[in-house]
Amino acid sequence: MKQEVKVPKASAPWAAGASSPRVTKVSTFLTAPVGIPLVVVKIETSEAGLIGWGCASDPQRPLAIRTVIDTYLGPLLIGRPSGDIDDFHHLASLSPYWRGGAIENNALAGIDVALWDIKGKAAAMPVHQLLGGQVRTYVPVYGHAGGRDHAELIDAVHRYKDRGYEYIRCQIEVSGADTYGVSGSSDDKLLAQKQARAIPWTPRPYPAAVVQMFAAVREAIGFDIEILHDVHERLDAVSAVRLSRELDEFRLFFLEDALAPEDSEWYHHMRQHSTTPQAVGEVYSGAREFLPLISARLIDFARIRMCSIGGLTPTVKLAHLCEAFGVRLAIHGPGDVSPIGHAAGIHVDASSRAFGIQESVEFPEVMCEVFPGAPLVMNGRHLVSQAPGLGVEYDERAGARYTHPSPLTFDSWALLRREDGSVARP
Ligand code: GCO
Ligand code: MG
Repeated sequence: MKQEVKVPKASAPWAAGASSPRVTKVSTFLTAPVGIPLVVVKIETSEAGLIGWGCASDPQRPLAIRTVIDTYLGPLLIGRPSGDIDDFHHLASLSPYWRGGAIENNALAGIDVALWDIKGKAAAMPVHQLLGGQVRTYVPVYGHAGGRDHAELIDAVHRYKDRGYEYIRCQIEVSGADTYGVSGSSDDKLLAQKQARAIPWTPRPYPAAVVQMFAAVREAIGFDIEILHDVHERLDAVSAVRLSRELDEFRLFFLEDALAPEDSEWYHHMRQHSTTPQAVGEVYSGAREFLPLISARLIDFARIRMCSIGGLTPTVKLAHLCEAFGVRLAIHGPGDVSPIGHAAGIHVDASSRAFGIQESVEFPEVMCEVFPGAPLVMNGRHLVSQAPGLGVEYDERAGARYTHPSPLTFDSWALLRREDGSVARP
């Protein structure tokens, strides 16, 4: 006798009826108000006027990210409830059989952040309220002081200090290494950056220059101000450990990207030789890359670039993990993250006990025109927006005035080589 096999029908939790407005349209916009290419995502819903804005910015691959959103993730989202963010996140991250990667995660981040914006607006609450509520009244940020020599750098440090900054990142120019500007990208600056990277990178003078720089900075400003530095993965592993140890006496708030992702196992050695706090993660392209470093307490600050790991959803999960392991957040916030992305970071900072520091930029007027509500720095701090959602909008008409530079404009990282002609890390 033929036996009847009962096949259970799988249906999404919302199939019986959506609990939140459905997504009706997903669009992407390219803009570059200060010359840096930014990708903005807009999500519209079945509720008139209820829309969300997301940031999917990566200055090197904006067009690829836009294609993933327009061609794959956007159509996948249409018709689904805007409120079931985690469900969509899971679905979207499994939708390509070969998962993850910076481009896919960036595209997903743009959508994810826009969905949180919608959720907040639908609830008439700022996003940090949805994350558990505010645990601090303001969010301190660090300033970026750079100089060609000690005098220029110390001058820049004083200017930040006078404007209320309590945390200052110090970078000095050495042959083949610029100061990793985050603020602007005028044609002049881009040219200078390209010229700097055309000079061969010789690792030898750099560590000594950094030690001398901090000796001069501490002598000039004492120990009241927190100081930071970004190595930008330039050193071989053992030189990075040695540099970190030599910097111990200057009591840095953190040393950033001392080791490249391919050398991250070396953090075990770093811990045994240096007490300088380590900040890592802006080049990681998935939340999982953080796990071994956080769970073994090998790093002190997780420098999450929200766009590259899939948005606010995985960032919040990592924030909880950081809290459990005593690691702090230092969310990546340079000029190549849009004000929408910055706002998303500040909502996490405002609601997380794991908060350490926020990287930020002072947005010029033109950015505030294109992104009404762009987070502003006052006295070295961000206030926490109380507007529903993220609190930042995108003015489509204003944004359209600033077209993207040609695709290879921001590819200058790959220009850097060592004296023997081999390619150097950025
Ligand atoms: C930082 C970073 C940036 C990156 C940039 C790459 O710490 O702010 O290192 O300046 O270099 O985001 O596009
Ligand atoms: Mg960095």
